[in-house]
Amino acid sequence: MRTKSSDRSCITGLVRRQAVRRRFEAALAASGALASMASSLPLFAFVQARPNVPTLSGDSEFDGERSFTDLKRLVSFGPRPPGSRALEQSREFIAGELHAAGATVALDSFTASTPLGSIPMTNLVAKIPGTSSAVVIIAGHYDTKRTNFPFVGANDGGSSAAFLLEMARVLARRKNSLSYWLVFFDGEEALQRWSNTDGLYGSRHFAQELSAQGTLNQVRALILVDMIGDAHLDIHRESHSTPWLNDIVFSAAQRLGYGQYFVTSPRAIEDDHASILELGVPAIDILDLDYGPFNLYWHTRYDTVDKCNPASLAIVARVVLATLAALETTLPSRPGGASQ
Ligand code: 1BN
Ligand code: ZN
Repeated sequence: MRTKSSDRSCITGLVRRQAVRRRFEAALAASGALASMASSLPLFAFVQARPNVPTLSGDSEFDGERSFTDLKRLVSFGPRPPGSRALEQSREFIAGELHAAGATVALDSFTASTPLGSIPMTNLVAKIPGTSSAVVIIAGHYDTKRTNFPFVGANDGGSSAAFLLEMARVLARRKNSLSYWLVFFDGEEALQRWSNTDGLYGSRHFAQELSAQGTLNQVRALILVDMIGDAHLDIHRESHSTPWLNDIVFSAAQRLGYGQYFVTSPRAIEDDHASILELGVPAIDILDLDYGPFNLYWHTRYDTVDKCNPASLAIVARVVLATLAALETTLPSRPGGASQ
């Protein structure tokens, strides 16, 4: 699937968008000064007026503020590319929080062959057993993109890891029929340029291990989250994802009144779910790749805590928890195995 021509045209489109984004980035960099000038008013007004900033009402088991505190803690370690001391510190923090939540934590360490040479990488896998051996994986990445400018990845890398931590606390303190694995992937980002071999290092290694260890037939579905802390939440239906999982997630969002944040127009994105889909396991990518005006916060120095929102994390969590409730009633009694 990773070599399809539709994927390549998607990447070409992205390259073009990146060029546009670089021009707007330059404009935004100047916008502090320009804000006071009449000539900048249209751009400034657009930046100020972007819609879809969620607010929360009602209670939920998932504490968006606690998750946001975790996000800030991860960002405090600084840029977190694979092999860095900051990523090691993130890993120690994540493992400590998972232990405190009562999950069993395994480290899946390996050496990745990258365009920059061999780099040590480590996925973290937290297991929360249920009454059934059927497993649902909830996953995201915790590395940030290696850049030659300051990049702390508050949303891209920070939000997925912070989301998984609070989700682990929720799942560990209740009784579940399904067994849950919370997987924090290392090396999601390309080290140099996104390609079939540069990027998704952690999930590709995890998929290999899953096949080799004979545990694949326990795994019934994977729910991937990525960049879900964006203060302006726009999650599109990712079109490589398994249709029945997309249906459950998007109808849960509608039912909960979050239809404006989960828009059904499709986007095709290659992400860590691709590695798991290749094994025949149903998988979905819940991803917001509309980050900032013209997506200009994505992979730039502007991906900072102030662009994120605890309510976005909590809304995605409510939709994921409603999805799990649906899976809890159907998956444990269904025959297992991949290609479902
Ligand atoms: C998501 C966040 N991705 C990287 N950071 C995956 C991706 C790769 C999305 C290429 C679009 C294009
Ligand atoms: Zn990224």
